[in-house]
Amino acid sequence: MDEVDPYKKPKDLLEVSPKGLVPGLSMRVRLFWSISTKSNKGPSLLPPITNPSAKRSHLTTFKDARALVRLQSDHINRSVVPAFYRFLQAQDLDAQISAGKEYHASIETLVGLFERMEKEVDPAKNGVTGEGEKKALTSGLGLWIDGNEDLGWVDVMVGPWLYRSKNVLKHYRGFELPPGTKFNKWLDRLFQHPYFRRTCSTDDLYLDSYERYAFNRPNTSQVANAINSGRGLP
Ligand SMILES: N[C@@H](CCC(=O)N[C@@H](CS)C(=O)NCC(=O)O)C(=O)O
Repeated sequence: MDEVDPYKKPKDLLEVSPKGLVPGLSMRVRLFWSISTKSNKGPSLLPPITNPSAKRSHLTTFKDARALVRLQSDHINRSVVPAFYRFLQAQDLDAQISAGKEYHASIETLVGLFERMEKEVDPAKNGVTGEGEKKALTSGLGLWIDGNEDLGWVDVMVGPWLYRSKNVLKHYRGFELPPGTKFNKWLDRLFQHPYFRRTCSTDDLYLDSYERYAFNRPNTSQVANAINSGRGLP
């Protein structure tokens, strides 16, 4: 894996990612794979559409679980992440206050979506008793469920922004994440998860990388320009 600065837009990055956004994937090798050897055995971040051991009557519940995760995912893409950048790029105090409230509210909405899903996939409510089936049903909530050890899709999607809220937004905007015992326990599990930890940089590196956004200096960032012009994120 090569490291690049996406703000310098080096030519070899633009070759694989035309907007110069990371991550970019370059397939330098041609892969030949027999369909008969194609397997999908790795862990999935999404709840299974069905579970081999599920009773027929539970199939809808499994599909619903996946749909609820997609709803959360859409909320992160459309509300949480853009609100993060609007807040960080806002320069005058009034704009910072309203963007901060908007970001705060987007996180509370996400927590509301977790709580809704937790109720809807409740194994007891759905008559699910088998251990494997129970685990599969709640797997979409990832580490939100105390006792689940595997990261879920939403943990992976929102974790980096919540982590940046604790260092970048705290530093540049004095931001505090919403309180809540369950929310905080989830954040602890997420931020201490070994896979999550392996993706983290030092706080200094985060502060340095996001300084360009915090002062909204003219720069080459596609993300910053999209926010400044009110467009959706690239
Ligand atoms: N939806 C995008 C998200 C990627 C993205 O926004 N990456 C940021 C990570 S720092 C980036 O490359 N920014 C550089 C820029 O804003 O020009 C994708 O995966 O293609």
